[in-house]
Amino acid sequence: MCDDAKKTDAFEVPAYDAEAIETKWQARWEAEELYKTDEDPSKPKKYVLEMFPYPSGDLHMGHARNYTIGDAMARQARMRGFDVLHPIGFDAFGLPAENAAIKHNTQASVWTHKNIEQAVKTMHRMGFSYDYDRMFNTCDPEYYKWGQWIFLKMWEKGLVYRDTSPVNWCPGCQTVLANEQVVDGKCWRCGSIPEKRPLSQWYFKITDYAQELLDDLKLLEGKWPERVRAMQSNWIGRSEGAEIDFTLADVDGVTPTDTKITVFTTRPDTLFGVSFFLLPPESPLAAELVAGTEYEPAFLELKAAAEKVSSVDRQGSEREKHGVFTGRYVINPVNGRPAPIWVADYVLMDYGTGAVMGVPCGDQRDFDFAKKYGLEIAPIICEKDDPLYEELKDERELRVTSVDWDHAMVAEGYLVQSGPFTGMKGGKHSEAVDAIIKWLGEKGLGRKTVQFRLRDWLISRQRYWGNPIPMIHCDCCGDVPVPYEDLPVTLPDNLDLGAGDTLAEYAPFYETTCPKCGRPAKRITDTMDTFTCSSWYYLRYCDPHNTELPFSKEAVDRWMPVDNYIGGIEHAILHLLYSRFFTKVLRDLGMIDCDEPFENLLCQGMVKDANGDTMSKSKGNVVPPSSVIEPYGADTMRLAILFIAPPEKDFNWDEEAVAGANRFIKRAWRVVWLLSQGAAAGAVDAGTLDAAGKELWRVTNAMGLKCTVDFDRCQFNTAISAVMEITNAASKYVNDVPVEQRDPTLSFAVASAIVRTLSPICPHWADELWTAALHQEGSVYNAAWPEFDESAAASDEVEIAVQIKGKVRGHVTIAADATDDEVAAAAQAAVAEQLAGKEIKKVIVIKGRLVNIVAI
Ligand code: ANZ
Ligand code: ZN
Repeated sequence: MCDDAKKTDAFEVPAYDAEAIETKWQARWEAEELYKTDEDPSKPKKYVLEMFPYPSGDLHMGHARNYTIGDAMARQARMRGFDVLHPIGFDAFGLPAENAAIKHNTQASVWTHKNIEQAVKTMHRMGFSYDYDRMFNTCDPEYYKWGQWIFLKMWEKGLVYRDTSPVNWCPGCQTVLANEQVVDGKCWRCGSIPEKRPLSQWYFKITDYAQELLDDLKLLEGKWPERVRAMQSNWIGRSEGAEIDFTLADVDGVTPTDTKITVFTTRPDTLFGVSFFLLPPESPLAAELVAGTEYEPAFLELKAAAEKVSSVDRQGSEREKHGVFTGRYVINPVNGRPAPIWVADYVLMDYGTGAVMGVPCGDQRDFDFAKKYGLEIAPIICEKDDPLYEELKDERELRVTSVDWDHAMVAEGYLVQSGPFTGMKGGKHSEAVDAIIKWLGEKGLGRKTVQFRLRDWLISRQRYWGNPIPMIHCDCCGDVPVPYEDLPVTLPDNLDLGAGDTLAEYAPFYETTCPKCGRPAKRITDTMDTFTCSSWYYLRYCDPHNTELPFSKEAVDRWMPVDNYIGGIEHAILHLLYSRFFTKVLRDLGMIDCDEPFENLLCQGMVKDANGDTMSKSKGNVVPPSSVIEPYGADTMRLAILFIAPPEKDFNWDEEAVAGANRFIKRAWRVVWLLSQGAAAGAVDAGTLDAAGKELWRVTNAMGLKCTVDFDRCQFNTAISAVMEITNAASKYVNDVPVEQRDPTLSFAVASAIVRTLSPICPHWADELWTAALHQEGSVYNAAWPEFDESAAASDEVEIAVQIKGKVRGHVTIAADATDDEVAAAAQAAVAEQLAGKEIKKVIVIKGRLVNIVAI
């Protein structure tokens, strides 16, 4: 080894001390307010938002992943010239805080703030670029005041109402739940099976927006995960069909009464095949019909049993159906036939009209029910190749009233025994459907309708730790809104929760006077579902200190919609649907212009333990972020999180991958330091580079371009791989080429590219190298994302394999843009020796890859 090379080795690369570097830069960023939101209207904006956390304790790996993804996006966007809004706050109301307070005999706010403090510490330690000036908690009166204000605006618009109907009461949480919060028949929070209880509750009229919430899912195509859009669409559940009026028959079973019972059906074409009529167990009409009759005991038994089963389960196609006869009949409007009225547990009170025409021939559930209870199965729709079709195709009267099928005819078919509609094609959206609806309409017996599965949002909760509903009940005036100037209705913070105090029993809170008539009145003691607080927090971030309004129009016009929203798939319906609803309501109130709040949605995958199990406290397999930050540093942790898998995929926590990320960070650290020797900023003149320099420059540009594209697609793992390739090429360069033979501008450009492309992921590491090794001023955050050059990325020469009769005999390096003839000639020259004395029959050139010479 020559002396010069030894001198190179003698250069001492400073040790990579993650802890020291990270704490130093975190302090500096904070002192310089580096992440304060820019407000330069001449620049394009980017609003990057991670779903804000519930402060239940310290952050876990799921949070760390969520925020690391958002942070990398926000930092890169800023370097690419955007004004970036990247805020954070806390979804701070909710039951866990209240339950913890009860258990430990403290205040919910104390528990909450302690957790927030810890979480914020960890966020700082992770180096997230949040604008902490904009931080708020939903339990701050300055925030929830505006939630109450929005409630009152919605009340004025007729979007809030109170109703007494059976609701989902969770015995675990001791409060009611919204439909969206009953997931697979269980409470989303505690897993208890909710009971139906008739209670007076407050609702937001989300159903007014059902059609728009469905239609606008189209705007999100390609921007939201397909499955999230599908889940929302199913949840909204639009069905086109008809309402048809049946007449209740008198006790004799034939004489029509004045009572009409209306059904909702998606298959009016099957009207001639109605074999029975169904009411749900909760139906007051059913109770009335059986009252005092021999049928009443069985009815009451069925009703009691049905109350114990969730509505999702009751509708399950696999579940055995239960029913009882009421002793009464309805008259089919289309042919005057009486149909027995049964009560069945698979019929729900709150869908459609709460009454069903039973057509076992066309509906599998009705079919199962008819089989079980020996009811008619009248064939009114057949496939053409069915012998029954031949027999009945011209039959208009209902002659055959029972068939021995083993399942219903759910496919499309042709109507038989169906009066004037016989012979028409039947099925959902068929000509028969249209014809029958028209016919019913003319006779005033039915009409076309649209049904939604979506129900109004039940927002009242019988719990303390939430935003108080700003209403007062007066015995004379009814429900009266709290005047705007009296907002906020403040939550008292001196309740003795441990002793069982509740708002409903706390006189200093509820005793008040009526704003209308001045008489003594009672404040509503329910609080709002915490999902109301999370439905508009992203708007408040645009203007968090506003004391006049929830936010100014100007501020939301600048920042909305959120460009990149990142969070877990568990919110596919709940939070995302409610936020879409709030956005549309606030738009209609003239407060914002956008129709949809979240332009792009990324649902990050889960972080599981090394065996692929979900991390949970009870299983004891939680890997806390501190267990990685302490030994390796935040940058290694951030790199590992983004490198292990693409953001939307689940991954198993992998110690080896973390160690690997740490090895890479150190290697890149070393390579940048070595490149920095004798490096000089300036334009690289590719023409003057030697072969080694040219190759490094080509790899840097090619991989830099790839890294940029992958960043734009949020494919951080492959973006990192691209930087690794630059680092490998640079490492080879510094090993092979002695310092004094290196090109100073090339060395600088490559080192600077590595530092800048990795800086959104490893920001502390990057700032240290940027200033100490590359002698730049200030943080890389203020530097521009590097530009890469397409033409410099292209390889100007390619290596081509030369085959003789299919066997590789040599290689030739040739200009990438050489013509086929030039390539053929070069190939022949390369293997001239082997061709000596042979006759060349044919030369096949496969562009850029190989040449095959057929010679004998
Ligand atoms: C007669 C019929 C015949 C039906 C047939 C289907 C097939 P979707 O598509 O989900 O909207 N239905 C109506 N109200 C109901 C309730 N409250 N509880 C349980 N089931 C109810 O479902 C609409 C169909 O579900 C309706 O169309 C009705 O059964 C049933 F060959 O009416 B159909
Ligand atoms: Zn009053």
